[in-house]
Order: sequence, then C-alpha cells, then structure tokens
Amino acid sequence: MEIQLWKDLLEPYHIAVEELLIKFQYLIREYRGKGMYSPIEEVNGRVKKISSILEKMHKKKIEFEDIENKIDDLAGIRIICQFVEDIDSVVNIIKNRSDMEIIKEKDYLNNPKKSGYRSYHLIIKYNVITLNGTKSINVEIQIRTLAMNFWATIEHSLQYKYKHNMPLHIRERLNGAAAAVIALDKEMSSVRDEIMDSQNSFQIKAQVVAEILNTIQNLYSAANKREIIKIQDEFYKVYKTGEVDELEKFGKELDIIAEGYMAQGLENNE
Ligand code: 0O2
Repeated sequence: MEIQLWKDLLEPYHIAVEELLIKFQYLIREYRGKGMYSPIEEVNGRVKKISSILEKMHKKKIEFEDIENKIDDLAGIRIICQFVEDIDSVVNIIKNRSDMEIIKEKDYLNNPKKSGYRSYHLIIKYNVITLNGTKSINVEIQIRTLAMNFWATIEHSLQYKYKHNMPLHIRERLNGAAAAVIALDKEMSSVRDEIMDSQNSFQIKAQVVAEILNTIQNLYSAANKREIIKIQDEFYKVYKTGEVDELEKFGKELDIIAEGYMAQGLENNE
C-alpha cells in the first residue's frame, strides 16, 4: 500500500487518540479539581506503528482491505489506575458515556493470558468527524494497575528482544514476577482506604492553597501594596501550621476582603 494511503487510513485514528486523551485527562482534572480521588492515575495513547500493523497482518493473515475490521487496536488508549478496584470504576465511567460504545470486553484480570499478562480490555466504537463526514472507528482501551503496567512493559520489551523464542529461565522469572504483581496489588488494596485518605487531604490542601493564591493575585490590581504584603505574610504563617482547617478559615476571610474590593471597584466605576 502507498505511504499516502497509510496516512489517510490512519488519520482518523490519530484524531481519536488525541480526542480521547483530552477527554480522559479532563476527567482526572475534574476529579482532582473537586478534591476527589481520581480512579484514573494517568492515561496515554498511541496509533499502532505501520511495522506492527504489517506484523499483525502477517500473523493473522489479514488482507489490506480488512485492516480496519480485523485489527481492533489501530488506536489504543491505556488507562493506568492505582488500585485493582479502580479498574471497575473506570469501566463503569466508560459504560455511562454517550460518546463511547463498548462493543467487546476482554477480562484478562480474571482470565490472565498464558504469558501472565493481566489487564482489562474494552473495544469501543468512537465517532470521529473529519472533512469527509463522521466515521465510526474501533479503539482499544487497556485498563490496568501501575503494577500490572510495570510487568507488561518489561515483558513486552523482552518479547520484542527475543521475538517468539524467549528463553525458559526468563519466562519462569516473568511468571514469578506476575505472581508478585498479584500479591503487590492485593497488599496495596488492603491499605487503599488509608492511602486514599492521605491523597485526598493532600488534594484538598493543594486546592485551598491554589484558591488563596489566586485571590491574592487578583487583589494585586485592587488593594494597596502594603495591605497585600500583610495578607501574604499572614498566609505564609497559616501555611506553616500545615492545618487545612486554618487554611480554609483564612481563605474565607480573604474572600470577604476580596468581595469588599470588588464592591469598591464597582463604586469607583460608577
Ligand atoms: P502492541 O505492540 O502493544 O500494539 P485477539 O483479539 O485475542 O485475537 P489481539 O488483537 O492481539 O488478539 O488482542 P489481545 O490479545 O487482546 O492483545 C491486544 C494488546 O494487548 C496487545 O497488542 C498488547 O498491547 C496487549 N497484550 C496482549 N497480550 C499480551 C502479553 O502477553 N504481554 C504483553 N506485554 N502485552 C500483551 P499487540 O498487537 O500485541 O502489540
């Protein structure tokens, strides 16, 4: 196939990956912005390389005209979670969206692959709008924990290095590592509540501090410099206590001061 045709074929998949990354990143921001725990820790994506497509076509005896129907992961999104429990939450989030339709689910969590690979895969239909109109394409979403991702990344590189002839002793060590991943995920799940609590209070504190700094910044154009320096000093003092309650109290008082200045500003404009 001509290179230009590959480019045309893959263009909608590039658009889909870019759009989906923005959508999932926005979800993370929304959770964290509200001081909530995000079941998605990070997200990345890629369009399959032409060399990998050719390899898969060869392996599965797929003709050029069948690429889009028979290769589900031309566009791939990978969602990484902290805990195994988050994987279900992410699947439910996707199930409830109107812009993604799940057409296939592969549960390699409860049914790991022979290699030891664990992950939850969804194949979704996603609409991409181009100059030629709307095109519905398949996208593979892999959802796994940080630990599972660590294992899969290493194993993938070794598969690449050894092609399909991985030495037995390495395969055995990978099997051992896969068992260690299961144990690690279990252990982390058992302290999940505590970890989430501490992460939540960190998020809330970061949010309160960001709001205070934003208000102080706004005051720069309204209040006099001496007063702002006084407010800043007060903020640093409260910040040093490390108490979120104190920071919240300070933020509320600051809001009242800022409101006063807004009102003054309005009066001046009249
Ligand atoms: P790459 O380089 O990641 O793009 P099937 O539908 O079962 O006939 P298919 O289409 O290969 O076969 O689907 P499957 O098995 O769900 O695998 C899709 C992707 O999951 C793979 O893409 C890998 O990314 C990942 N994966 C599956 N099995 C393994 C494994 O044993 N180890 C690792 N590390 N990853 C795995 P590709 O096309 O293999 O490659």
